[in-house]
Amino acid sequence: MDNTALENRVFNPPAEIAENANAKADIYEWAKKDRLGFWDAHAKELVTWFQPYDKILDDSNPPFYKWFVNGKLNVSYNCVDRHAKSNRRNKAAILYESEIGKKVCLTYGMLYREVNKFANVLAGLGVKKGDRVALYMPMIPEATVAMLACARIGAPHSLVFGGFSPESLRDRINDCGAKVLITSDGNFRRGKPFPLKDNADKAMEDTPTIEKCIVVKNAENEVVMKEGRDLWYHELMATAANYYEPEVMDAEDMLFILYTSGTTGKPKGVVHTSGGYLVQTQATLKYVFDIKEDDVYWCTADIGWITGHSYVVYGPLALGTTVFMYDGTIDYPDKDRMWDMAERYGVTKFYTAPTAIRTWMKWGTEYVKKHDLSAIKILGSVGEPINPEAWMWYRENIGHGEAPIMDTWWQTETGAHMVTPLPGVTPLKPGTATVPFPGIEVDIVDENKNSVNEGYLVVKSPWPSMLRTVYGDDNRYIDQYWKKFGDFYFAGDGAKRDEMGYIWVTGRVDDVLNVSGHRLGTAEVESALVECEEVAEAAVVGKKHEVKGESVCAFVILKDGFEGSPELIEKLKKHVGVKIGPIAKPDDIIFTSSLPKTRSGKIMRRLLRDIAEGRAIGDVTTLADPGAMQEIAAKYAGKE
Ligand code: 6R9
Repeated sequence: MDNTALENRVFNPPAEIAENANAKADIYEWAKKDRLGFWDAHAKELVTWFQPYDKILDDSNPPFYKWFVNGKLNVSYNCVDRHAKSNRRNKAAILYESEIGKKVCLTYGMLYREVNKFANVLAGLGVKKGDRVALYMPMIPEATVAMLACARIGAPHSLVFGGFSPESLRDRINDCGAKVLITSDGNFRRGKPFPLKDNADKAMEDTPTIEKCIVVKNAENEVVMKEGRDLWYHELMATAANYYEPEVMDAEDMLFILYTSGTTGKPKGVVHTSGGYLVQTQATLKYVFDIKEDDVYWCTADIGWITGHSYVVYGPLALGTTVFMYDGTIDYPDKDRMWDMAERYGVTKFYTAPTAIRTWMKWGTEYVKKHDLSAIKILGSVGEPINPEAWMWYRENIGHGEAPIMDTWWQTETGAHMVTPLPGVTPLKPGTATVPFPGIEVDIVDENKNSVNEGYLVVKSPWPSMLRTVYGDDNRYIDQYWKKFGDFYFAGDGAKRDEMGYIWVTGRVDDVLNVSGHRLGTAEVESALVECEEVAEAAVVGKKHEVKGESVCAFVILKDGFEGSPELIEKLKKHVGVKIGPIAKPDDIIFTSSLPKTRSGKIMRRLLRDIAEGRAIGDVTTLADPGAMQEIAAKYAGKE
């Protein structure tokens, strides 16, 4: 990513896409001239309001911005009712395939019915507007049904990624005080059932607010159902009534909470509301993936992440798109699984993460070549910077040498795309997310807020799908995002600008790692490590990794009386996996007797990263003990 000046391959939009694209070149000018008017027009075009809003943006109390003030709507109504009542009634909303080959098709009419029934189930269990509902589910249609049913009642959902540990689930449930947990018996991973319900049971040993747990039968693995608390989804649905009147929600009522890693050990509950979120997820999807009526759209993200929320569930369903969903590993039964499905379902738009692209690259093109991917028109990338090699491979092999790649930069906090090309308009360069979406004002600034060509990525004005706060902690919201630059939103990423004005996101500038596109706080991993009786102190850094982008590398000081050994390394890795989840497991653990610290006691992770990535060690003059680095470097070298 240091070669921005060297990257001069430019790919213009294919004529066929440019001619018929939803977004024409003048869209930028329009949004520039009248930013609020641009969002106003899309709010009117893309959302069915029960009551119109009387103001587009209320910025009287920054950073607590309000969009589409006093507008009333229901997000589930927008995602199902309006399609079920139109000629999309028998159009496929969800096409689903499980790892072991189970197939489900839900039309908009069927999805509408399921959502209504499940809303009645939840209401029957006492869930009311404002109550929180936790979801710990695989990528199955019932997860989408459950999310939309929550939205119908006005009960904010909080999804916890199925790969997270019982402890992570417990902490997230307790932070938001969820009343109901929805989970499933399990799901298949490489042909074996993964026991989600067992994990949920462990979490629920210490979640006082949970009254009921609803279990979807999926993998048919054995589970223990606790009398009075646990209920089967299919039994509840069998007797549920067919219609639930959608709750009339304010544009600023909470739609969901989604936890994400920050710079401290405790994950933040990012709060998203209804109106602005529904406007921007749809507008971006419509233009960035150029959504058309006959598309078969596949975003490979898990619904437990923001990409799943915005671009598997809310954005595409609100637009009435056919969404393909797969629950399983990408190489089961063989390494061509994804391309086999893309061919069979005739996927036209495909959205995935660089880490997956690099994995396919490593496997070689023979698996791709077995399949006809000619239906694919547009490709997308999200989650981390995409290296130009992976970009070219993606275009050549998945995009048959011509499909434009939408490298979309955004975050859990931004709710929807922020920096991204448009397929019929923007000339592309491999490795850059290019320019801000129309109506979004992004800049790169230095410490003093001056616009520069290399520095911090900021958003200069509020946008409709922005987070509204950190759940239960307004101060953390202010501290984290608004303290550094006042009225500019601080994204936590660094960026460069090239001679075309394109933005190259270079990665996090804070203590957040990006492992396979998943955010992980160094502090989270460190606190898991120091929980082990042998560990006195730990410092965690991200180390460049060919496939994962970054891998976790931990430097550990043991307590007196303990000695480093391969067994202890295994034990510590396992503990982190159990405590946070397998994605957080360190690849490297190095025992050392000291860590590089400033005189004020702050660990200089930058220097540890230099060691882990084999660079000359940077400036050590601010260290309390400059000699410490030599020992650590020697220990690291000894490991290899
Ligand atoms: C949507 C999502 C956000 C962080 C973000 C940045 C990195 C995401 C990127 C990208 C470069 C892209 N990131 N997309 N970096 N180019 N196209 O991933 O949300 O999980 O909250 O992660 O991911 O570092 O700050 P989230």
